[in-house]
Amino acid sequence: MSAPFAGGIRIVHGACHHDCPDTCVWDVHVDERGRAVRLRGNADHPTTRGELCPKVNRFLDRVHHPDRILGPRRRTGPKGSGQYEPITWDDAISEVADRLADVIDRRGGQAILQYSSDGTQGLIQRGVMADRFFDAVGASDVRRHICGVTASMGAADVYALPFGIDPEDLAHSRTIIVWGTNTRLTNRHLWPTIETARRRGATVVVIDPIRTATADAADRFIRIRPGTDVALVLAMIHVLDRDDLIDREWVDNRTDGWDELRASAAAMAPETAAAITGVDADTIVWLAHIYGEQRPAAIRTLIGPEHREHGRDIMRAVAMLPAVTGAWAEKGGGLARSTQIWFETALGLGDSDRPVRRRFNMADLGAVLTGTGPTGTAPDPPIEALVVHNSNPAVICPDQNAVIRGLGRTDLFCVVIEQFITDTARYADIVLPATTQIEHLDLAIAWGHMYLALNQPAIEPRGECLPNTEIFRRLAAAMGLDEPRFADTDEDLVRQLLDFDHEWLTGIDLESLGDRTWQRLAVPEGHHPQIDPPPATDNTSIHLGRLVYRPGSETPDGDPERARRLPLTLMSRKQHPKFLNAGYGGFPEHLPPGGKPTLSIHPDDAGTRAISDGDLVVVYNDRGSLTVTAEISEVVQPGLVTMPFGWWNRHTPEDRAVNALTNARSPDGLGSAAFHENLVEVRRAGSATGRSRRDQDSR
Ligand SMILES: Nc1nc2c(c(=O)[nH]1)N[C@H]1C(S)=C(S)[C@@H](COP(=O)(O)OP(=O)(O)OC[C@H]3O[C@@H](n4cnc5c(=O)[nH]c(N)nc54)[C@H](O)[C@@H]3O)O[C@H]1N2
Ligand SMILES: Nc1nc2c(c(=O)[nH]1)N[C@H]1C(S)=C(S)[C@@H](COP(=O)(O)OP(=O)(O)OC[C@H]3O[C@@H](n4cnc5c(=O)[nH]c(N)nc54)[C@H](O)[C@@H]3O)O[C@H]1N2
Ligand code: SF4
Ligand SMILES: [Mo]
Repeated sequence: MSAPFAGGIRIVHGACHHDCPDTCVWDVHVDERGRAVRLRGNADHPTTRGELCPKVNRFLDRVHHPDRILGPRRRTGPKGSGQYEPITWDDAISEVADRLADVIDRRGGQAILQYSSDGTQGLIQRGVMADRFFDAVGASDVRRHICGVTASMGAADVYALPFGIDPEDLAHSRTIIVWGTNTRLTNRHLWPTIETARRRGATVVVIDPIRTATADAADRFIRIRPGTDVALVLAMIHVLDRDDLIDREWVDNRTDGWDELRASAAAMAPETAAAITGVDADTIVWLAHIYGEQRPAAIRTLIGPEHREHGRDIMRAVAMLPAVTGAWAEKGGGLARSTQIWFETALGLGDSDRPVRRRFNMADLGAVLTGTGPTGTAPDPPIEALVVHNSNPAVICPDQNAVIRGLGRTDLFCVVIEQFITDTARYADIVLPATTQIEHLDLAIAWGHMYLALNQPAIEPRGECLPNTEIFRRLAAAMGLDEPRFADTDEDLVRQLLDFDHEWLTGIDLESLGDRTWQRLAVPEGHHPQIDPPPATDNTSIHLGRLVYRPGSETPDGDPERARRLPLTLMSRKQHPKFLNAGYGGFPEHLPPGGKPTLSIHPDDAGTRAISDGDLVVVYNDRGSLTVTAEISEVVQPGLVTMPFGWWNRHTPEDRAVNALTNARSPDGLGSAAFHENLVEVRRAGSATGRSRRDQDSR
């Protein structure tokens, strides 16, 4: 909706597209000549409260960035060189259409792979038209499970449909356990709600292997050994049971499997858990008591612990806690997790009559492209054409060396739809220029709150850029796909999405969103997740059951043999306030001070390796090696090193980033990646050891 404003300035409302729980609503100030001159957080939106974030405050600089690609490009140098010449849209579209048609003729549609993610989480530009196109050509697809699905499945093991409480209800909590999420960095617009609870007397506890910014701001930080949370939950239940803090009536009436869970917990005394988790027994007893007694008690979690081989177990375990204490019964009690399922339900996003296509795990891209396949066999037919949109797999995928070997295949035809020449676009044969969020229409859902928003285009597309939707319309036309659904406009697509019969959409349509920009899902008063309605399990009972701690296979507990050779655990998390995944890691103005990625290492581990703060070090394992600067820090615990995720490859001499070291192992086969379970060794650069050389040769 745009309203005239003093001095000929119009304000156009939109919503941030980033893969971030906050889905902020913004005001773009547009001058008389149609130029965006100012961007501000919307003051009326309940969670944006007038503020965006350090990543997006300067979003207009990204829109007008000199490196933005403003027209189609054809590669002129070798793959990876990033050398391109401008071409016309007509040439670009016909070249792509011809090449894809050739692949279809020779190998069938399955030899084309659509690779996309949440580069924009707007429902329209995320992939409605792209999906229509790839469905029609019968291309292979990816399981978009790299983020959130494992966590969701863990909670679904307990509740079937993993609805949590409205995060805004945390204002009513008296105990808040922030479990493996770094709220102040990754979900910053929730922090004021947590502070409100605190002003009213709440105790905030953070459970994390790393002393994060959120841990620093909490009342108590519990530093856990990575990946051992199941043991902590079991010991908490052990104490709750021993000290009569289980809500027996709740457990008897609303759950099944308590006897099995109780037996599992009986075997995990706090002292036993202390040896596994590194959390001392007194702290475990304190945690169980405050959680059981100081109520309402809420657990806040997003996805942090899911990026592990048994991440699903962790999320299942954490999701059981509110069921054994009956925490759900009080406002401000229960599990506060992703709200995406509310939107998926309201909009019927799971209901689909789309064709079933061959699918690969996103995280397996390296293996799929290099022909080794996720199970060690080459896919049949092999992938001969790759079309990437809304993603930067050369940076975000695990086992980066395999991904880049795949992208470098000279027999692979690769198209990347992007705003910039990212590390992935460097490998494209054709790059097609995409619009940014202020140049196109979209419908924005959220996973951190309950407000739907309409993103209105504020300016004309820059240069020759086109929305993803229009690019796929043109490709469809060039390939002779002329069904009416390829003619739907973006506005048609928004209307189609909103035209779903669900009570939570009552009073929400394109017109009302146009007037108000954002609207809360119309969830009726009295709707209480996991109580009324009851869980969607087969017998409407919450499923507890047997629970066991299993170490991941690339951990010191899981593979002591490997850990003798590679004794340090590497985690690679989101760390920088001006990064959003890999979206800004190539922009000097977004880099943290120092301008280079660092390895955080505990003083004890640095000491035994004669590493001083600021030294260049080589971090390596059997998948790769990287030269970075060491930062000696007690933010990490002994045995754990961390490197930030999101840097583009150019920042190391190896032209690689942290994912060169990470593990493509998929958590319980779900298709995400065990990004935080990697065994590595570190040595000072220049201090050659025969051992490291052998490791690298063995790749
Ligand atoms: N500034 C910024 N914000 C972002 C992003 C960004 O890149 N930058 N990315 C966005 C995206 S895509 C996502 S998915 C969200 C993710 O947001 P979060 O769910 O907060 O996820 P992470 O930051 O990956 O991890 C959160 C915490 O989990 C901890 N953790 C890891 N393993 C374990 C474990 O085994 N046990 C416990 N208890 N904790 C563990 C990590 O140390 C980390 O501090 O953030 C979004 N917001
Ligand atoms: N080591 C390690 N790896 C990780 C993680 C980690 O914590 N550690 N986190 C994982 C997680 S949680 C996630 S979600 C993934 C994120 O993986 P991705 O979704 O691939 O990452 P992004 O950087 O958010 O977005 C990719 C690209 O989308 C482009 N884009 C934005 N809007 C549009 C548009 O409208 N059209 C087109 N065509 N392109 C657009 C941006 O320019 C950007 O380059 O990374 C995962 N990888
Ligand atoms: S990235 Fe997240 S916090 Fe920043 S403006 Fe977008 S939605 Fe808000
Ligand atoms: Mo994510």
